[in-house]
Amino acid sequence: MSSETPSINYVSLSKAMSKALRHRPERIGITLAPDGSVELSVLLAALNQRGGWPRTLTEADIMEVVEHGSKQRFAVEDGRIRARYGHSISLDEAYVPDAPPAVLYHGTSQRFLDSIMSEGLLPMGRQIVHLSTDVETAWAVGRRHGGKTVILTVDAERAAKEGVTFYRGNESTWLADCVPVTYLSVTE
Ligand code: HQG
Repeated sequence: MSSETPSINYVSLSKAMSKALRHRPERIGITLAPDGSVELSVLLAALNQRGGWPRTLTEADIMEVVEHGSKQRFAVEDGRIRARYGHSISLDEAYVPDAPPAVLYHGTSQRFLDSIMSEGLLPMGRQIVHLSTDVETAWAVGRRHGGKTVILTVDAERAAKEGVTFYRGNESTWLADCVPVTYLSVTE
């Protein structure tokens, strides 16, 4: 007879947290502050209310995803939790402007390339454009879209100097409202 506590699938939990904090907070009955945050206890109660977990979620389960998830997707401060990037919902104060590194990268699928090289990088289904600090990360981001992966180099230093606003997402992710073509080059 086993008395083991059922374990939580942290990938599923991370996806549920992303959905709640980036896309559909109303689905689980929570409201985000203008910076995208909500009290951690409120998110926890809402996720438990939603159900579908093998046992009741605890704050430690959420902190496991925050601290040991595959990426730094979430930040917790003063008992509140928010997504660091990735929002499709519009929030007034989700991102704080910051000076970017000189060069950033964007991984994408070749099928988007013509459009990107005529319109620039646009947020598309999200609120903001996502950029990577290194080619390896950009590669992983681009590969998600299928087809041949291409890497664009972004002259972030010149873009920032000329008025493009950048924001820090996490250690390997930077954000921008949009990136005009003049700052993009295809990396061979
Ligand atoms: C493309 C994941 C046509 C853009 C990742 C991208 C990232 C254009 C796609 C984060 C375009 C949008 C975000 C234009 C941009 N014409 N296509 N003018 N401008 N695009 O998923 O950057 O795992 O919204 O190249 O790792 O791929 O969720 O953005 O291919 O950090 O935490 O439109 O999501 O993080 O796709 O990924 P996405 P993304 P998580």
